[in-house]
Amino acid sequence: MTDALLPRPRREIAPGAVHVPGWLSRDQQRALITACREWAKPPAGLRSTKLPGGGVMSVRTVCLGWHWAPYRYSRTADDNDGAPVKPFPDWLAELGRNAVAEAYHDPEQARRYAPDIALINYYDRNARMGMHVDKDERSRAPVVSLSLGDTCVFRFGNTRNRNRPWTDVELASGDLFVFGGESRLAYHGVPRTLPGTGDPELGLAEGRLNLTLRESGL
Ligand code: MD3
Ligand code: FE
Repeated sequence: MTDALLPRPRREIAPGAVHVPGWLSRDQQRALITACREWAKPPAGLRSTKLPGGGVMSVRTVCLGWHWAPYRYSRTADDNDGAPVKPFPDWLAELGRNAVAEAYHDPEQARRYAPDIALINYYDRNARMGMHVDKDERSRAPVVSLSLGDTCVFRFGNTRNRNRPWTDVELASGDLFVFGGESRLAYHGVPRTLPGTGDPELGLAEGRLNLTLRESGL
């Protein structure tokens, strides 16, 4: 019942960056977690992403529609097992359109939104994501982010560099965040998660899942 004691209002963090806490129902969260479990299986399943500099990302990722490896998209999981990437389901595109409609109150923009990429990141208790810009998509349509499991600290920066000013926001299970307009090319990252904050009854015993839906423009 923390929800009632600590209300988390809907907020526009920056132009085009809209946080809608508690957008997904518990049943929707459960269904998405179940789906992620299936998508994580091979072929083209969950993998650690190697960076060209020799590092390895601490999140593990599975992609739908198009496979992302630094710094391009392809139709096969080239840095994994080489298998064709799993399809991006129609129901997920519909969820993305509903998310854009909810965030922007703009049915016309929502109707046009046609996401064809999902990146699903799994964070264990030690995983983080450094400040970066998502610019490998040709389309500048909004990115839809859905959070499941443990709460995280999400850091939304500026469009000039990876440093301050930034705004830290807690993203909890079921939260929606939409990044469009001026915010689409802003630096952002996840400095930490808050282990033990998720509800195991939703089907994720530990860690955090984040789904981002994007338009490739490819
Ligand atoms: C702002 N994921 O997958 S979601 C990513 O929680 C990524 O796993 C983080 O950054 C995560 O690239 C943050 C929020 C997010 C996603 C994409 C954005 C914010 C964004 C693209 C443009 C601007
Ligand atoms: Fe990102």
